[in-house]
Amino acid sequence: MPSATSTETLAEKTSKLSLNKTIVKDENKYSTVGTYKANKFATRVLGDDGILRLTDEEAADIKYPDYAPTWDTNEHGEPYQEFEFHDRGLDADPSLKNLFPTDGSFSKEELTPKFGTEVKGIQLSQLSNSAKDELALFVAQRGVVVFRDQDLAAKGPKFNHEFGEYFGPLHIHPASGAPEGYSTLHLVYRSTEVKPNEAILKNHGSTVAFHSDVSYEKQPPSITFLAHLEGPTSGGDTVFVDSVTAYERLSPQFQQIIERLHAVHSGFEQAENSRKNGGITRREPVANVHPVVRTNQLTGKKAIYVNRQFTRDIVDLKKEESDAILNFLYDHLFSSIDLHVRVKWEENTVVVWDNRITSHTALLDWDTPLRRHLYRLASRAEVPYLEKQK
Ligand SMILES: O=C(O)CCC(=O)C(=O)O
Ligand SMILES: [Fe+2]
Repeated sequence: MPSATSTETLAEKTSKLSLNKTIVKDENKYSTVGTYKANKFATRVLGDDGILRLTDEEAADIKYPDYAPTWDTNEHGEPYQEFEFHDRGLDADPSLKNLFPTDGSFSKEELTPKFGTEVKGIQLSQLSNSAKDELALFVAQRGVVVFRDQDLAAKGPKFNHEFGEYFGPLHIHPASGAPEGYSTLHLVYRSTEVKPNEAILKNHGSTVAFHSDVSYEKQPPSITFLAHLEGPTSGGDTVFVDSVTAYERLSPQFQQIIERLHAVHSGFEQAENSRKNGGITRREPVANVHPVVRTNQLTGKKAIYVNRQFTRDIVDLKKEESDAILNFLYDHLFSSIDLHVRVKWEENTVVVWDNRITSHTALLDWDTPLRRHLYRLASRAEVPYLEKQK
């Protein structure tokens, strides 16, 4: 537990962070929407109803029109209130017999010994509730599971919304595109008109951007589904990192040090970017302090819980100390390719991960005019915690 002094520091640093990140005033919120022509989303237009949609030209050959991204500028949600999360994995039969039938009608292959499994012959859309409970447990055990040949996308947004809600209330992304009427489906969309990596590679040597999704929320997601709709046949893979093994590889002495630390995760910059680009903000941005090491309630295992995209500062430390430790952890997590699994997408692939114990990055390594389009369902989960030593 933090001492009295470090608790004080934590409060000070959190309030300093809010002060520094004063948000654009309400009346300016959407002032750039109408003029948003020459940027990376040049392919969208604002309708009279306040909804940003793809231009007819951009949408003309989209493979899954029901999942075309829209941004509703009328949508302003209340801040998330804390709720009690019940992890479906706690109800799972540990034999996993409902998920993996004994008739041998499926195949299951480990992608690496400790992390990642690829499954064929199981249809997620058909799972019983008992099988879904076991899926939550299995995903916590394996970190990331790749399901091939799925029909979830074909079932449409409503079915997917209901499917995802089984695992917990779905997270609504504050800024991303969503199928019209289904803001619980977060869309990943790269237009055919824009070279996917041009803007990034202008200033960076790589498109790698590891993160744990929306870790700035008070209750970030646990089980997360990312389903392929359309994309290049070569390129656009997604890489996942095993944050449990990354923790277990550290020396016991260093584990003890980082177990006493807490870090600020901030969604302010993402919200500012969305506003700057004429996008939307469905809720006011938040920052939250989470433990640097967190326990997964389904396995009892600990994982390193920091990422370059959203983690800003270890609140218990001075700036230089915080930078040194965070940079060490980022290097350890994101440069150790023996902690990684790289998923190549195919038509109808759905990847499921436990967002509490893994970070991921898309690779924007293709530069031909090809659309990349996926949707995500992510259940909000418990407030991250580190179980005290018994
Ligand atoms: O596109 C991908 O492969 C991952 C997308 C992603 O990480 C995100 O939208 O948060
Ligand atoms: Fe992500």
